[in-house]
Amino acid sequence: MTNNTKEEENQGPTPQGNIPPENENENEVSIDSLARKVQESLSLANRHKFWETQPVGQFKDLADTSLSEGPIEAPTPLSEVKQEPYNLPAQYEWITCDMDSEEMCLEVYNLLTHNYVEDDENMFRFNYSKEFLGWALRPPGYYRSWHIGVRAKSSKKLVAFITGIPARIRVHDSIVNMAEVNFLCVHKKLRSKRLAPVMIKEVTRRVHLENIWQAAYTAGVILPTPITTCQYWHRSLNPKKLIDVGFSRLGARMTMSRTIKLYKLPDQTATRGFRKMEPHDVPAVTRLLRNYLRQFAVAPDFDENDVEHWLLPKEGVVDSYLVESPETHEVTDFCSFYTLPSSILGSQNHSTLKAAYSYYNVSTKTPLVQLINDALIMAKRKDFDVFNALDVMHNESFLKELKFGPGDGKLHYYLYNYRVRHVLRPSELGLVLL
Ligand code: MYA
Repeated sequence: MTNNTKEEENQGPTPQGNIPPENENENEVSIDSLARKVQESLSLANRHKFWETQPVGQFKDLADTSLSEGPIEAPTPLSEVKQEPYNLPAQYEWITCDMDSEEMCLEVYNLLTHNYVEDDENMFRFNYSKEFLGWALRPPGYYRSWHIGVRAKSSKKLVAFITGIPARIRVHDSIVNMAEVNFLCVHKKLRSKRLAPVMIKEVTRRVHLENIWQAAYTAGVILPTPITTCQYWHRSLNPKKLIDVGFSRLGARMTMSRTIKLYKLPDQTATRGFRKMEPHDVPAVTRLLRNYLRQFAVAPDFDENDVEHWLLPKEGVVDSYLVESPETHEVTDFCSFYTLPSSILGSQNHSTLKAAYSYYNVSTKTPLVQLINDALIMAKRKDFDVFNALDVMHNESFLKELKFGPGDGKLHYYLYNYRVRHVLRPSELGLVLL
């Protein structure tokens, strides 16, 4: 998931941009802060009754440098994987969700729209569109059996959901077949009944049945143990609405009209040869992206089919642009963002916040700041209210300069059954999950 965050209080972006951070390491996950987490977890025995039983890095092992990188547990023979689903409380039953079906898609959409991730103050809730869900859950080689629902037997109502999709993810030099697990959701009325661990065990079982033993996932909560912790940054495109609905606040000594002026963008993009990505660009974009992602400790291993699926523009779902040199016709730069609105829970005037999320960007010739500024211009033209970006990859190099402000929540990245040598800085991460 993508965590739902809004602009942090009193920390609007600096009008001048370019101001160096007071502490260069402010976004690093320090050993000290993790050690503190270890202490907390040890002092509260059984803090993670479920997660302590799982093959994931445990807090107590964080300082142990003798543990090697790689799988925590070896695969078991397929014949030993449990053949029947886990037990649910008697009133509920498992279903496999057919995301090709309009009705099923709508049921999932309705569950998530009313019960999925909210920000800390419950002002906004993710509102993934049906089209987005269809895209996110059906990449090349997807397994229908990994789209798992729970229904109430009597009413037939969908009350819980969890999904996996297959992905090849490189961790340092190893390419690992993984499941990306996302959209874990339990209906609000069924919370805190330990249904989530059953959902997670069931998706694990179905992933194992396909002979896959590792997974990647993100969450807004701290679990044992993050491979990195990232922060969201927000760039206002429609500051008046963002302030009206409580997403951001008017900065100190700022008026509404000064704020609107501060965030104003040109109508036209600046980069010569900047255009929308088209189907014939897939091979060039794949080359550009593969070459770029090599430098990160953890990143997807995209082939042309993946790029076609994940990065070819899809109306209202994903937007991608590239720079083609007018002289050589070489594709030198690339940027993309996906569309994820949030429902606004308490406003009289507005029901939806239209948010774009920075996805994969590559700059080789166009300075990244200029490339992303062009992406902001396109997002503004498409009527987005805000443009969000994590501090992953090289994003830190444009955030302050382009007037992004820090968000109020963190996003933790995890691997299941795979230990990494040490905790990563966000800038060492080349993976964006939806
Ligand atoms: S992250 C998005 C998660 N969804 C939401 O935040 C939506 C709103 N919230 C809810 O629907 C519920 O609160 C959920 C928990 C369903 C989140 N990831 O049933 P419970 C642990 C992992 O009583 P509920 C996303 O989708 C919690 O620490 N574990 O709690 C990625 C505790 O365990 P322990 C979580 O609140 C999901 C236990 O669940 C999360 O009713 C990746 C409590 O269960 C969380 N986000 O339901 C899943 N939240 O006692 C892991 C709570 O040990 C995939 N918990 O602390 C792992 C890989 C599997 C595949 C492996 C293949 C090899």
